[in-house]
Amino acid sequence: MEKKLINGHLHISYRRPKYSDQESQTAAKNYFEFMNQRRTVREFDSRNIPLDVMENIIRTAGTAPSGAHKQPWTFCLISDPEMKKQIRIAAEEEEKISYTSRMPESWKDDLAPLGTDWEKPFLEIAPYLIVVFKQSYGMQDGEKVQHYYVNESVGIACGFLIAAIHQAGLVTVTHTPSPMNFLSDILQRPKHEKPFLLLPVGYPAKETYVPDIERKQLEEILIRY
Ligand code: IYR
Repeated sequence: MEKKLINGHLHISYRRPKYSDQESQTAAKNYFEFMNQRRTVREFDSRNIPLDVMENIIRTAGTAPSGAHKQPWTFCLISDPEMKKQIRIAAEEEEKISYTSRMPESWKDDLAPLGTDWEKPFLEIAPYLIVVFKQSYGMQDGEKVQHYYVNESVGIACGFLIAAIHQAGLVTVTHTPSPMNFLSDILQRPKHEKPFLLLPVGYPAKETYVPDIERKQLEEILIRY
C-alpha cells in the first residue's frame, strides 16, 4: 500500500476495482431495483436474528461519513424482553398524549394512509430494537470534544443502517416517539447523547400489509442543469 504525508498527516492510496460504463450502469440499476423493494413495515415476526447479523448492520452504519470524522453516534442494541417492555410502556404513554392532544388534526389526516396509532406492539414483538443516539459533543478523558454537523452525520448513518437492514432480508420502521428523552433514562446514556431514532428490527409478520403508496418519479425529484 502506498503512503504519503499531506500537511504532515498520513494518507494511504485509495484503490477500488475500476468499472466499465456498462458495469457501472448495471450496478446502479440493480441497486436502485433492490432498494426500491424496501418498505417500512410495522408488523413483525418474533423469530430471533443471529447477533452477528445485527452487529454487522451496525458496523455498516458506522461506515457513514461524518463531520470532521468525529463519528458522533451511539447505537444501543436491545433484545432484553424486560427492557423492550419498559420502552414500549414509556413510548406508548407519550404517543397516546401525542395522538389524542399534541398532534393537530391536519397531521393525523396526513398519517391516515399509513394506518398508525399510539399503540406500538412492535416494540415488544421485534427481536431487536436499535436506539440511535446523537452525540452533541464527545467526551474523551473527561474533556469535551467538538462535534460538527451532528444531525447530518447521524441522519446519513441511519440511512446506511436502514439499507443494511434491507440487505440482510429484515425490515424496520423509523419510529420517533415524541418527546423521547425517556430513552436516555431507560438506557442510562450520558447527557451529551440525545435520542435520535428508534428502529425495531426483525422479519415481517407472516401476513402483513403495507400502504399502497407510490414513490415520486425521477422527473419530480431531479432537476438537471
Ligand atoms: N411519532 C408517531 C407519529 C408519526 C409521525 C410521522 I411524520 C410518521 O411518518 C409516522 C408516525 C408514531 O410513530 O406513530
